[in-house]
Amino acid sequence: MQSKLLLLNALFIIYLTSAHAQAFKSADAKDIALFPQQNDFRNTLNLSGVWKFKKDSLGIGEKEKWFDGLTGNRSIAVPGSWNDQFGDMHDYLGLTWYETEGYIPKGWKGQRIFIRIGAATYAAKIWINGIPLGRHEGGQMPFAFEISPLVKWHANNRITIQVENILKPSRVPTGGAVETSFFHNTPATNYDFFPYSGLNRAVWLYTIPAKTSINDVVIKTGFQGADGYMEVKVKLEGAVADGQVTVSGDGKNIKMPVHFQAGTGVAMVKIPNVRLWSPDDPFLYTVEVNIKQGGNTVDRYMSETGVRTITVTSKLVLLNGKPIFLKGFGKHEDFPIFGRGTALPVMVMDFSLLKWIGANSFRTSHYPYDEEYMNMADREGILVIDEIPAVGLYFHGDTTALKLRQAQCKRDIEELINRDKNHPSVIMWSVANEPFGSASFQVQSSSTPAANSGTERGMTCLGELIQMAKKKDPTRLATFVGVMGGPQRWLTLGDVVCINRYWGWYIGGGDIPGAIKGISNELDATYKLTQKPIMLTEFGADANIPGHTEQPKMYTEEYQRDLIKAYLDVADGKDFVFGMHVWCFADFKTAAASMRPGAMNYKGVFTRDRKPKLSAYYLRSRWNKSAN
Ligand code: GCB
Repeated sequence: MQSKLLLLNALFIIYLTSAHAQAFKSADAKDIALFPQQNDFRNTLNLSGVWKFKKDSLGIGEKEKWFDGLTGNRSIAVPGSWNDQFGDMHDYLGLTWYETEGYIPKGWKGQRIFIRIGAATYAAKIWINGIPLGRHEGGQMPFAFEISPLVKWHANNRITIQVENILKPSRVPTGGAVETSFFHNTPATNYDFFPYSGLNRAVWLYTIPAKTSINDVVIKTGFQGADGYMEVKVKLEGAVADGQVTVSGDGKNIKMPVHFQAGTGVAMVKIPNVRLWSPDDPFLYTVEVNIKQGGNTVDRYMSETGVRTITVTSKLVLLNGKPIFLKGFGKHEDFPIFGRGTALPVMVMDFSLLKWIGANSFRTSHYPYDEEYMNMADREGILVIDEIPAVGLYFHGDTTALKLRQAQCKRDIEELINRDKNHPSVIMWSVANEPFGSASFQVQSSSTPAANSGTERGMTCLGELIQMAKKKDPTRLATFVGVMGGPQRWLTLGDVVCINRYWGWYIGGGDIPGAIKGISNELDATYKLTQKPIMLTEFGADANIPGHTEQPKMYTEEYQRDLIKAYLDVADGKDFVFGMHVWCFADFKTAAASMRPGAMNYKGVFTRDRKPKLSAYYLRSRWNKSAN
């Protein structure tokens, strides 16, 4: 009898736990396919501002029902990382709670209402008016949930978001991993940037029409001779409807009907005398989709996109059929006080500095950036290598964590391509930065059983991710970024080879002639192996010694400039090198570590507050023809 009671009790507890767990829906990647938009049929409300905030270091918030109202709170800016906003929370990565309240405009009645969080780093749970809504993992991607049934009219609505950024080997990016012997940082990141945490991007409320709405618009472009074309695929939710696609710009206004079958319709739009998108002429057409029922328009979505192609030969990357050389940087979203929080004036300044220096591209190292970056890159004609947050991956050791990381990488790819698919600036997906096959640089290329199994697993996992990106988006290139000393075979997996190299810095520090030899030989050997175009996605040197010196020693601005020059000269002599990205655009915050004075990486050619170093002037003289 007693054991029966115990069993019933256990079943009841399992039932309760699963009922509670089910209460939080997992975010669906399809809900971020279209950025919220204000027009006659859709509404938006940006909830950026000062929110209530509370640290939950004991993990008692859920038990104490903090979602019913956050007492004893303090104020926090959203967007913005919490780490630099408070003196006592810099290294805190545990549970926190955010809350805001507000009325839903009464004109929104009858529409479907959603909440969209631009980025909650790393994991979030949401409650609306104290009722569990949804959860999401992955710190740099947006997620959205419908909140219509939970909304109160003519009253305040309380939005509560629990966020934590605990570093775990099962997460992406990866932290707290005992298998990796080469990182001893505080906090224990498996990567070289500070784990800025919290609601780092804007939170929106938005509506879509209740009956029939546009769910997705996927635009693929190309051209033949003087004719451009756009394949505009529209996905609908709700009742059957007819649609029209209008492509306008450059004196054209081309209308095409769309007929739907099972919720999907495609318009093939031909654009005579097309104006192609390129860094020299980043021309954007407007693509307007209108959905009609019984002659009346019931939904509309507008996108701006450019017509361009990106292809590859055994030596070159071609934009619109012509060779393109990528000049630019790996970057970070990083600024004092904002942390990794969206800082629009900094973003605008960065684009103007990219132009000033004569760069034509950057990589979103090491995670997707705010969507405003992508819009700006489209308008400014800056090419983007769009990277998922897969940094610090490793393939040896514990397979449970490895499987979880791989699943997270797949979710990231799904979400990122859903989000960024229509940006002409995005030419390539990067599915990882510097994954490791084994525990140390020395073992990487050796043939010990541990190194072999890590290399094999890496081959499979990275191969899967690259193929997934290519399948989801056959119109762009896909690759990963390889680490110095990493398994060579992995480099054959992508459409192109991207490698980070630190000859003259981490290897042979101070020796520029040695660096020239090292990088030159390595480039030749890598090309021989892969027969694919190669890009250096990182090379550089820290420069943080104040003042100038006639002795270009490590850490001086002179050494940084001379090393960068040496690499660029080597690349000029290799016809299979299609790009050179200096690491890094600006100095940035890292975890505390022995080679990071003041927890800073000083490889920026601009300081953290965007002052040019010697190498910035040097690059401008080399890259920006109009500056000479
Ligand atoms: C790398 C990493 C980058 C680091 C850089 C460095 O290879 O990709 O995240 O910041 O080296 O400066 O060590």
